[in-house]
Amino acid sequence: MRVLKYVILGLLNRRQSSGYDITSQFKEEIGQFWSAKHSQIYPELKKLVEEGLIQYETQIQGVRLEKKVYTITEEGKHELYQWVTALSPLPETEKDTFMLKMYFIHTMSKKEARVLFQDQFKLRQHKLQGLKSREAELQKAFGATIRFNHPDLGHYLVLSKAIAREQSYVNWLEENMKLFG
Ligand code: FER
Repeated sequence: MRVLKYVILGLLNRRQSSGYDITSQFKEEIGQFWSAKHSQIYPELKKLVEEGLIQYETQIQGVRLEKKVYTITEEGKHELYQWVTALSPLPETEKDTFMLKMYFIHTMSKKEARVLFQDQFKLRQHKLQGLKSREAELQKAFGATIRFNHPDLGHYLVLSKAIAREQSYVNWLEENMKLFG
């Protein structure tokens, strides 16, 4: 499935953007929870134009600079809608090399296992702190309660899910640390 296609349609459905704007939004927000190569954005934009799902207008910037500003077409909106409302299957199991190593824990000493466990604890805690401060920033922006029609609701949902997941990971590490004590 061409997921990047829907990422681009979703972003353009919010606002018209240049390829550069799409790439930065992809890197700064979506790339945080969805891994994909953004090197494919420009070829995908070209394909979407050919398919009539998006269109562009060339804007002049300064003396010699031109940029293409993309907008979504009605057909594009329809395809985005079809995709976004279709049910999602369970995702493939996450590739967590640390867990794979834990599966083979008897290959190492208790002390070595403790080093890996403590390192993972530090990394996950750091990640959790980062997510929590991002959430705090977002909460400041939307005030007291976030409702269905708030433009940040999607960002908030993805972020709060990531926090719940990392918190549970940290708790699990903490609870099992005693096995290596
Ligand atoms: C964000 C920072 C992190 C964000 C999502 C995440 C949607 C999610 C990270 C993860 O799932 O690990 O700003 O915005």
